[in-house]
Amino acid sequence: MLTMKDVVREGDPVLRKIAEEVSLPASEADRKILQEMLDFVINSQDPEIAEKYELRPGVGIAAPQIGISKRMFAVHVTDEQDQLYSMGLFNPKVISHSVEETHLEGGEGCLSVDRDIPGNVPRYSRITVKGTNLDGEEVTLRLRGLVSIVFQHELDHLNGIMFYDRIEGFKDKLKKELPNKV
Ligand code: LHY
Ligand code: NI
Repeated sequence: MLTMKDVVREGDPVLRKIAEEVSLPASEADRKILQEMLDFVINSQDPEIAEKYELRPGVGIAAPQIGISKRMFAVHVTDEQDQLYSMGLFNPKVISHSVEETHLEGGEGCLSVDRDIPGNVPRYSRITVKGTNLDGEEVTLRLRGLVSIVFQHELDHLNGIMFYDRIEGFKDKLKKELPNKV
């Protein structure tokens, strides 16, 4: 079972790599890892299991976050209409998106980031994603609202992008505060 010990934190170069496509049909090993990632997210939302194993509650996790540079992620998140999106996806791809943008009120967080970073993270309001699920089926999802934002956050991990990269002025602020780090 995956726990927070398996989650790599910012500073690890794997979080900055472009992840590799998963060769399909997915191997038994890749399917097992993705299922474990999905179980991790589900477990993290169960108060008793989360407390027992010290899991930080989350709605999604991408493979680079457990040190595996492959294009796959798992989400377990409910939208504003109470519809649950609980799935693992191989080789997810945004095939279209709205021009309109949105952001989560209160900003975003990340299981790989152990600090609070305030600021609006601009995201597309609506996206259409294609990918292959754990049953090997090709799926097309039209997403909006929170679910769309979570998918975009996880997709970014597959491209080496952290949520704070998208916060306006964040790098300039960091340069002022930590001139030797940026
Ligand atoms: N997980 C975050 C989590 O709390 C994802 C997330 C997305 C948080 C959008 C807030 C807004 O479940 C991850 O960091 N996964 O990468
Ligand atoms: Ni994250």
